[in-house]
Amino acid sequence: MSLAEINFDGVVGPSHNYAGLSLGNIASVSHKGDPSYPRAAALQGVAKMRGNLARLGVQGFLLPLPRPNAALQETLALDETAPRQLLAATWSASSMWTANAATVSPAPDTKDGRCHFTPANLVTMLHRAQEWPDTLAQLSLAFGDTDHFAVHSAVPPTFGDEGAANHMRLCQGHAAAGVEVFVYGRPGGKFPARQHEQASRLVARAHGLDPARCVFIEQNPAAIEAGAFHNDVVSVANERVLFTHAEAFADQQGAYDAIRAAFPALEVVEVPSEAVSLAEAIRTYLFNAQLITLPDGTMALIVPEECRESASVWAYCEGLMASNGPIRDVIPVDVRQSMANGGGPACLRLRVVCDPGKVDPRFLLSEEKADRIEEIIAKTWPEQIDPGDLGAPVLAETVINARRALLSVLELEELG
Ligand code: SUG
Repeated sequence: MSLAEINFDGVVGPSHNYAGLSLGNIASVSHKGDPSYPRAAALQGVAKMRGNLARLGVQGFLLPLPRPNAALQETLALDETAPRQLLAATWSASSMWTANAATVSPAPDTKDGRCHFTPANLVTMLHRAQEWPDTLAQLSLAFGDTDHFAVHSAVPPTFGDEGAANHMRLCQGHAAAGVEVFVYGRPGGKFPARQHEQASRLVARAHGLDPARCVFIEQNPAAIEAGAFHNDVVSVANERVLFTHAEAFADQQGAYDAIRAAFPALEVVEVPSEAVSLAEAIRTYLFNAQLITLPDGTMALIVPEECRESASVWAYCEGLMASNGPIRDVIPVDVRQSMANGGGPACLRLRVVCDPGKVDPRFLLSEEKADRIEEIIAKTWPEQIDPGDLGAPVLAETVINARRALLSVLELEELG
């Protein structure tokens, strides 16, 4: 069996909008009320996927979830007196950020030798908490081969679980046994700590991980207060490399020591605060990058365009490229529509290490399939949505039909 790392990107849904729903997510709050451009957003996402398909030879995707969510609208008893934010929640396209779809433990790490998934319950935010049952259904279809995959139910409330955004895996190569690092937040600060320690520990047990190869570390409360609502806003790992801001963890040196105790080959690339301040790292999403291993064995960092526009961040990136370190290339991509809601290149993908031949092929991208997806998006995705438009029956019909057209062209109508 040949294991590969596959990035499953979320296709940006036709209801993509800026309603400012995520407290503690600076981009989401500061873009509240702006017009959004769902068609441009979705095309930016496909362009990113195409780039990685060319670089890595394999790329997957997950489909937008059904919005507006009629069942949730009914549960919320929405009428004209209900707060507008509740209506907006039922229209959210937030499932595009598939780093929050699930936590994934690849087969080499688990007791039964299967690749395990736990959909994230995302209980901290209403607009995200509605995702997991549909995500579970989609994962069960894409990874339905139960000889190779196990898809669990979500962690029960009240333990908040945000999935892969608070999870990192260190290994000598993707197919080798890894050490899984779970990063949780301590509640009590100005903003919600979305990932609870007990949720992380539950996922590790459910996935059958070896306790000696699991590390649980605390996010820096100051980073959460500065807007790092997920750990993947301030650090990212790939194979033996941890690329991190110096203020990511509550006890930075203690975190490195704990990881190194379980994974002695750890190579830390730490960005000092003097080079890039925490605020600038969060503004530009330098760490919300895809750190990938290219076919020649070197690593590249796929960063948002915003990084190239920041003097301090780009100076750091140029230094990285000129160095002899493990990261040799930094590649900016335009995902501005997602960025304005707090989602960078890494938020938009879920990494799954598995045999591509075992995945339902309908969820794997080819150039030809990317053409078809782009065609549907160009034809059916709304060009612009103003938050005031949410709730309009005509827009609801457009959004529902657009998603259906995409499911139909991909022969995935069963996702409903
Ligand atoms: O959960 N934004 C998402 C962004 C998720 C980013 N994911 C990772 N870091 N992995 C969130 O805060 C904004 C929605 C709105 O305001 O309409 C939103 O949900």
